[in-house]
Amino acid sequence: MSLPTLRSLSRLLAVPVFAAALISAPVSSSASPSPDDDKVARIVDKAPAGEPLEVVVTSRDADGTPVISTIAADTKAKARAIVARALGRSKTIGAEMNHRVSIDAYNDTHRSQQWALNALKAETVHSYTRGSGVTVAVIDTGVKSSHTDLSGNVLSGIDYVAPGTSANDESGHGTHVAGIIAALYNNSRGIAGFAPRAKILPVRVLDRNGSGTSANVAKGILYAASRAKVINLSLGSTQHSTAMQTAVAEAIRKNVLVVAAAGNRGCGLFGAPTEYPASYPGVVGVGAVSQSIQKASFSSCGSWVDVAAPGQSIISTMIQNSVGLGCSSSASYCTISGTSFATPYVSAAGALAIARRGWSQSTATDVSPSGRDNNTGAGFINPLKLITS
Ligand SMILES: [Ca+2]
Ligand SMILES: [Ca+2]
Repeated sequence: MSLPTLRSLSRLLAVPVFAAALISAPVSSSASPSPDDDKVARIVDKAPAGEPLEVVVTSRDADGTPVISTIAADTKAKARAIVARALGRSKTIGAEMNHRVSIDAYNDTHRSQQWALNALKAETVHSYTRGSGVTVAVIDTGVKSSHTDLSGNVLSGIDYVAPGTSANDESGHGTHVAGIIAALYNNSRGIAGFAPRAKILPVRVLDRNGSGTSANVAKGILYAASRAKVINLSLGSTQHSTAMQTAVAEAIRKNVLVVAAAGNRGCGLFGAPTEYPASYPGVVGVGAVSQSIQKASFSSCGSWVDVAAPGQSIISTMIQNSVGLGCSSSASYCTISGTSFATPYVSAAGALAIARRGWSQSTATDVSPSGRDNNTGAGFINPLKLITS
């Protein structure tokens, strides 16, 4: 259990940073007649990336009553001029860049273990959207719709493994994927999903051992293509399938975002074997990164890796008596690793983007080596930039 130690350490380390921010506040309130350029630049540089520049000036009117005004600037140079002018006035208490304020981290009991939500700035992203109105198909082992942290967020779906029955999960894999996307947030229980107002459409194509056929995956994709805006495929094969490729192309033709795991085969000397459906045209292939935002060792390397997302030590919803995932038999939540669990973070980001203004793949943050590479593709997903730029 080394992780909790690390976590409490980072919480302790955060305290002096906060204290420093408090200490620095009165400094800026003592308005000098000619503020130096460095101070002005420091204020303007705090403007959040990807958001409109707006200067907030706090001053006092003739009666001494505080007045707060906001002044938009289209360039940083103009923002600096506004700040300098404001700080030069004796009535000014302070000048700063407008920024988002959001609720504290969610109260879900395992929220502190969800490092991925910190790395993805979930609560800030959620001040824009939580994915309401978007359906994400989880083509997997089924989903436990009665899980207390998924209740109400799972549609009825379909079962291709045992046709005519509900898409219930006998493995645990699909339930874990579903929770990453749409577990209930801020309900004092378990975890928070990354698109917690999105709906999950469970499409069961894999059995209790996580195994299924290319034909059923293809049928599942076609079923989902007319019912969901995002299709999550935390599965793969090293064998090409015309059925899967055709179904994927049809989903993409219908403007559905198709997201698939890049594979857990590492890099090897010459790269990993090609993974399908991740490598089909138009599919977003997802690699996994660890908490240090470096490629996870197991994550496959290849030209089909488009982006990377958190995939190591990911806690999510689980079924009792799960199969082959290493979870305790009584667990309602379990921490596991794989590109299977990085994929739903990208699907959730896609759902948030679609709820807001539309998906685009160009906003990822590059991960070393510089530029696009076969380890992490365009880099680590940046949902805040995705939905605000
Ligand atoms: Ca929860
Ligand atoms: Ca790179």
